Amino acid sequence: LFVCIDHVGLAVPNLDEAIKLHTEVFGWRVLHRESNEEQGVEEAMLGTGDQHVENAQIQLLAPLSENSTIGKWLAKNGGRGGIQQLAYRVRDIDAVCATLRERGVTLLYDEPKIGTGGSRIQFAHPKSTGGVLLELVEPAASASH
Ligand code: V0V
Repeated sequence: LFVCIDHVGLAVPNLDEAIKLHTEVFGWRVLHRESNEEQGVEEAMLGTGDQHVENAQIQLLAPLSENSTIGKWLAKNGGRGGIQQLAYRVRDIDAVCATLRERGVTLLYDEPKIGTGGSRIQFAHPKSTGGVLLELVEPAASASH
């Protein structure tokens, strides 16, 4: 069903501070940055940048507003960051969503939405996944992986 772990999403109160920590202290590289108004996030994807190795990335997610998903998550978490989601990569998101629905998993959207780098994304509600917000990612056809 799933190809690999695509990324782990960390909610962060401040994107620039988080990037500083994860690059200068932890040694990751910023591979990509974008804002996604629909999802209410400003985000950065971090990794080794080594195209020859299949690496899951770290996604830093900062809220665009207090009312956004990440804004609410941070408020509930006392303003501190933490792991907000686990994302699995898929080849055919429509087929995987149909299979998961058949198996009783609650998906958030009727149809996939647009995620990082033009990917197609869907989420499974934590109540039907054992408490973890699961994201499904079908990378854009132009993506390097
Ligand atoms: C809430 N809950 C979580 C959770 N968020 N459990 C695990 N992980 C999370 N991230 C639990 C919470 O503890 C409650 O459990 C229950 O779900 C309802 O919580 P709530 O605070 O009322 O939260 P809701 O219902 O307002 O929102 C939860 C959902 C929301 C999952 C519906 O986070 C959502 O729409 N997420 C999908 C979109 C998203 O995450 N976008 C930002 C990333 P109890 O207390 O009832 O037991 S954007 C992104 O990833 C992009 C662009 C990308 O990757 O490409």
